[in-house]
Amino acid sequence: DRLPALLRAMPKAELHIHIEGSLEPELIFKLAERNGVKLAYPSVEALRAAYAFTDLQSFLDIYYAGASVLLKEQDFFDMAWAYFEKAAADNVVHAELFFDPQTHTERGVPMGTVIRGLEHACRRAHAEMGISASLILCFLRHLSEDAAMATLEEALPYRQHFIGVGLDSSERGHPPEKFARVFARCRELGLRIVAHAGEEGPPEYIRSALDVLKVERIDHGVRCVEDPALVRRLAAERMPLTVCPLSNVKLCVFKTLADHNLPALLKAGLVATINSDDPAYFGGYMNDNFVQTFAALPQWGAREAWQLAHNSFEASFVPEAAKQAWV
Ligand code: ES4
Ligand code: ZN
Repeated sequence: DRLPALLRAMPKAELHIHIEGSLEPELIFKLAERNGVKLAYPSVEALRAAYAFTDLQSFLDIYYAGASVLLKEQDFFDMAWAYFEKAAADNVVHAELFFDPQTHTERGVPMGTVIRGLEHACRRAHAEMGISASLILCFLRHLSEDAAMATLEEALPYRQHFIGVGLDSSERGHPPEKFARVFARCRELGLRIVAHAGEEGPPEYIRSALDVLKVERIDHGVRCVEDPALVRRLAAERMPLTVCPLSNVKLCVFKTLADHNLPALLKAGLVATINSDDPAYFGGYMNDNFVQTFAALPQWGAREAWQLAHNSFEASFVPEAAKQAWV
């Protein structure tokens, strides 16, 4: 069977990766030692053993604890560089990286330290690996809209270093409309707009991400299938969904990969893509997501592989002229 080889070799874009979610336990321990940060786990093995999640919140608690070792510009560079090495090995030729500045600025890390470290890694990945990479600043939805607005203001001196904004963290109880004003300001600034919606939250959150935030992509969005009129709208508008199969299984959104609704999403004509989300926590990077998903779906073959790769470029924020060279 040559399908896994095709999946690994094909050029692809990754559009849903939280760079803090690429922090492997080995690097967490190395940075903890380098920075004199105390960890709640005695070893790499003990930390990895704690990666048994029941829902989004049980994951987020450990994910924010892991990020506490990031203090210096070099730490952010090292984290992103390790991701780019994995991405290059998976034939990812374009990546749009989410980062969570509030996770760091709340601990006293300056905004400039975060953005400069990540931006340096993106620039070097392009120069040395030929990967085009950009940053998307995410607001933490469990915090207030005022906190998001203050974060945006703090980031404006680095405006040229990020292409857009997103919305992540605990979804339930924090609907998109909570952030209506800050996203309106982001649109005025010419930023690209995305939001997590319909991962754990209801289809109504996907609708308000579209209508209130005016997003250009939906991150996850898998619960759209509960609302057939919404599915028709997403297809008609060619609104991309950045789907993360291994993440969905680890966070118990679907029981197994064979139960995932990706086949229904593609059949409905949606611009669905495959992404890794938080690869250090969910058991794999891009090619692991592709190979394991296709292994669980015997009805899928080369046609679906090509469709998903094509969708990833269509859904990307690369300038239209450069996109034509890919699609
Ligand atoms: C996340 Cl899987 C997921 N969902 C929402 N927010 C997140 N932040 C990092 N991973
Ligand atoms: Zn995510």
